[in-house]
Amino acid sequence: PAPRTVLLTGAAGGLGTLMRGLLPAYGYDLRLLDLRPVDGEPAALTVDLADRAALREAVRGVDAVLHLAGISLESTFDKILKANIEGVHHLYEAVREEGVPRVVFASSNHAVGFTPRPVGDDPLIPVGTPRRPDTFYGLSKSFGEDLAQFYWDKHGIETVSVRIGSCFLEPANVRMLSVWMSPGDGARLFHAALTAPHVKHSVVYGSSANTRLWWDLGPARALGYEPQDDSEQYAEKLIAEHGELDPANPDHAHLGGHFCTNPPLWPH
Ligand code: NAI
Ligand code: 15L
Repeated sequence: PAPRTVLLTGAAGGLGTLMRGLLPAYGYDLRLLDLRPVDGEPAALTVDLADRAALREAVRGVDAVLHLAGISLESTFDKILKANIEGVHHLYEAVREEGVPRVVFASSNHAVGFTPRPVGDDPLIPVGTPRRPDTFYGLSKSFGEDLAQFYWDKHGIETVSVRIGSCFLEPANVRMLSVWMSPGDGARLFHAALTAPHVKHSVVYGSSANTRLWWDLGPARALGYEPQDDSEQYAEKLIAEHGELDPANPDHAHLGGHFCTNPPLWPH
C-alpha cells in the first residue's frame, strides 16, 4: 500500500519548509522533526539525530521517512561526522528497530561533485558514475548512499537516494540552470520515491527537466517522476548578469561547481 504517514526530518530547513507546504496535497500525513523548532508547527518533534531513543520514538508507526535533516553545506569533519554520518546511521537503526519499510534519503550532487561536467556533445552523467565527493559534506552523502545499500542488502529496508541538484524557488546562478530542481518538481520526485514499488536501493538525480541538464534523469523517471519545469526561462537574465560558464574556470568545470574550490560553509 502507498505510504500515508511520513516522518519528515529537517522540517525547519529550506527544503523541509518547501516540502511540508507541498506534500500534504499528495495525501500525506506528515510528522515533522528537526533540531530546531519548526515555525508555526507546535507539534513538531525537536530532536537531535544524536538522540537514538527519541529517534526511535519518532519513527514508530510511520510508513516511510523522508530524511532531509543534517548539515547541508561544508563544515569540519567532526561536525559532519556527528550530524550526517552518525546521524544517518542512527536514523537507519531506528527504522530497522521499528520496522519502517522505506526511506527517501536526501543525497546530493556533491557526492559526485568532482565529476567533470559535460561540455558540448558529451553524454549526460549516469547515476553509476564513480562517486567523487567534493567536500566532507559530499563524503557524508556518499556514505549515506552506501549505508542505504547496506540496509537494503542486510535488512531489506528500501531507500531511494536522491542526488539533489539545487532546490530553491528560483535558480540563483548560471550553474543552477543545469542542476535546478523546482520545488514543484521536488515534491513530484519525492512523491514518486515514496510510492514507487520495489525500489530496493535506487539512486537517482533530482532536478527539473532543464534544457542545460548535466545528468541522466532516466532513473528518476523510472520511478514515475514526470518533471514539469525547466530553468531555461531564467537563462537570459542570469547569463546577462554572470556570463556563460567557462569550462577552463575551475569553479565551473565540475558538477559540484564552487563546492570543489571554495565551498560555502555551514554557519553554526
Ligand atoms: P537546511 O540546512 O536548510 O536544513 C537542514 C535542517 O536539518 C535544518 O533545519 C537543521 O536544523 C536540521 N538539522 C541539522 N542537524 C541536525 C541534527 N543533528 N538533528 C536534527 N536536525 C538537524 O538544508 P536544506 O537546503 O533544507 O536541505 C535539506 C537536505 O537536503 C539536506 O540533507 C541537504 O544536504 C540536502 N540537499 C539539499 C539541497 C538543496 O538544494 N536544498 C541540494 C542537495 C542536497
Ligand atoms: C547542496 O547539497 C546544498 O545543500 C544546497 O544548499 C545547494 O548548495 C546545492 O547543493 C547546490 O549544489 O547548489
